[in-house]
Amino acid sequence: MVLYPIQNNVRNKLDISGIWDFKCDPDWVGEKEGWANGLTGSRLMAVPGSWNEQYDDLFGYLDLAWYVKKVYVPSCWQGQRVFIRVGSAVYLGTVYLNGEKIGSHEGGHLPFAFEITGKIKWGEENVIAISVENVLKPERVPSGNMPGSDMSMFMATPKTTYDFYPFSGIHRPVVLYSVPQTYIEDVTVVTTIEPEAQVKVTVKLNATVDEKGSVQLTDGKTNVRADLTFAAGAAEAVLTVQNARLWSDKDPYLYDLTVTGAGDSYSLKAGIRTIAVDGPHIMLNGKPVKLNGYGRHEDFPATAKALNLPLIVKDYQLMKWTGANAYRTSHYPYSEEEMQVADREGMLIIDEIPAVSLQMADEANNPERLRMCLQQIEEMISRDKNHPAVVMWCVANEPMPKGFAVGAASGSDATKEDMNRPGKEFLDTEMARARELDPTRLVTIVTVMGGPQNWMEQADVVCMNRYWGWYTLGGQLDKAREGLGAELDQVWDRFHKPIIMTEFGADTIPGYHGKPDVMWTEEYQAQYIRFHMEEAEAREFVAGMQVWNFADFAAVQSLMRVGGINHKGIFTRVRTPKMAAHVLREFWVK
Ligand code: BDP
Repeated sequence: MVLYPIQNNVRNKLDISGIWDFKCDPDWVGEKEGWANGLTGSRLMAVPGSWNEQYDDLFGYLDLAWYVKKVYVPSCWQGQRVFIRVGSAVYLGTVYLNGEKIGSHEGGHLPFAFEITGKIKWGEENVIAISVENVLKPERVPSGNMPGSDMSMFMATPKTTYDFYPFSGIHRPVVLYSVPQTYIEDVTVVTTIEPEAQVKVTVKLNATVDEKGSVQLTDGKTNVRADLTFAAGAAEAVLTVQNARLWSDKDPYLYDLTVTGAGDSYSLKAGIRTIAVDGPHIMLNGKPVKLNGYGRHEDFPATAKALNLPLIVKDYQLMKWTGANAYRTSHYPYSEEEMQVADREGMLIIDEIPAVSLQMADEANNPERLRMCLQQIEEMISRDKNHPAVVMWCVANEPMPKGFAVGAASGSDATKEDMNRPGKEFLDTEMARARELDPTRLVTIVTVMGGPQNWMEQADVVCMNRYWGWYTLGGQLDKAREGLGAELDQVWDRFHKPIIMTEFGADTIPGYHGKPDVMWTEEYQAQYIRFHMEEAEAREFVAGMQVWNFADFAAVQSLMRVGGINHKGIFTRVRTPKMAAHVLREFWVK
């Protein structure tokens, strides 16, 4: 059901995004009053879009709202099964068809679909309503409105526990699609390259039937085909590819893979590659690779967190101009369309669930949060498992330990580690689940500066967010540089695993200059980036440098965020480069 919907000669797809009717429901009366049949006093709202950036008065609205649209379902789809699929609704989305509730999905940034076959009115318009609510709650992932949050000093309004604006609404396309009665429900592609390139394809039908089918891999020159024999709805085939051209960041070569079975057919792109760690290195196809690039956000004026195709193309151009070959989908899975671009353009992706800054000290809410995180891990992996670009699953960004103090330097202290055992259990459970679902990729968590180091024990790659020269030793770049170097060496000595600096950055107001280069100036950011890059280059075990952030992005309003913006971007929010972009080019464009 999570398979990306496609149009081919068997399947149909109708994108019903566009301008929808929209109405806020702060008193939660919509369901009782039948808003699912149509709205009175509505206003226009773009789908995909965040409602907060489309109207001034909705900027701070974080509650329940309704979207309604009338659509025909093409009569030629009769006889097939029809689904409605929402790419992302933040945070909880509920779908109604012709007034009837169809289903709900909790957790933003991941797709969900419901079957509507028997409920469609053929030959007339159907009323589709989607209610979305984004109330910030302590038990949600990510969390908000925490009583006495450790981070309250940082964050003013709204009360998130994390540092980006909690944009709300339907952020990705809404589509109707149809498939045959018996259909291909899931396809899993796993590739190996030794001793010869092989593509293992596992296929699952929606029914436990015995059927025949086939799988074909082609690039126009090479054609490899195998029969599929479905037993109780499952089949598997291994294709051996002679003289395979491997997928990599430098040569993102893709094959077309088509699976048929039980009268259905599904196609996707496949890249042949392996990913592993070996001592200090991350190994792509058996060779060391560095994951250099950024932490990012889906964020832009007016479109906010919505799918914005021209922006994806533009951002890829800019990332490549700086020489980047990697990024992390901080702090939630990005759109499926973007993951397809990553496959085609050769970006190495660390794919992250929305578990940002979970407060591990709030033990009462941890069981519910863990349930949600495990759901998000399952949904993310089932959505993205066939993208060669995705090389690592990240199951938490900066989980917050007990007794966390901003600016704390290192975190190896034993008492701290002991005190934070419940957090460790939470994170280990997540990592174990990700590995169980996908043993072919690397698994990690991203840790906060000053947090307990033993939280990183189970990670394949040590991912550290560090702010030497910003939150720690701000304005003292020489001392900060020493601190960074010492910490990197200490962490390597302890774990002997590749290290990626998944965040390091300095807020910089574009056009703000200074000599001496004081904090917030473009010169300061440029120097800050330079010393980090030099320290990393001197250490073989640093397997990637990912600057925080690719671009300035909308944050909550606070004393820390000028104009409600986090200004650590190498580019501005509208994508003009700051001085530091040229420093990165010096190191990455070689
Ligand atoms: C880290 C977070 C990131 C923030 C960044 C910052 O992972 O989301 O935006 O710091 O403070 O703590 O800029």
